[in-house]
Amino acid sequence: MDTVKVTAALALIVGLGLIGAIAAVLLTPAGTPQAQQPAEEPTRVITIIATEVGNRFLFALEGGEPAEPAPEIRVKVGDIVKVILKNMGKVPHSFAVVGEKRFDVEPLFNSAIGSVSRPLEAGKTGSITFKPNRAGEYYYVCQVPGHIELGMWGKFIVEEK
Ligand SMILES: [Cu+2]
Repeated sequence: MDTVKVTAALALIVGLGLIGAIAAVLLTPAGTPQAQQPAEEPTRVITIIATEVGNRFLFALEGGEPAEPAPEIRVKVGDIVKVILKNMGKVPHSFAVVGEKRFDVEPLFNSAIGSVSRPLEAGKTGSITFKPNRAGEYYYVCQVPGHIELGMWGKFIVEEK
């Protein structure tokens, strides 16, 4: 093989390599979705069941009995609380920590799973991770109108660190 042919062959290889690299960059989809990773790992994980018993609508902690009021939940300021809500009932329910036992108040600490107008459908599981940053005695409720009155509320207590 003479020098001209070798040089031509090398040029061809380098050229094809460059074209390949450019194509790889161009063909990579922009903004490939990445799984959303929580910034911090939860320090408390609380699993709550929403259900109906007779004509009452109730919460239970996983492994416990549904009750009215729902079992008291205690966390500490600074905890990274993950609440998992399993709707095992036949109607939509939701979860929110609120200052007053009312369906029409803003949830505290960005704690809502579902909302007044878009609750968690029957059979679905939802979760929320939030940081209670103010000690106090609050409530957790289902914000579907009428459900607090049917039993869906419990105390949610945030203790000082
Ligand atoms: Cu409900």
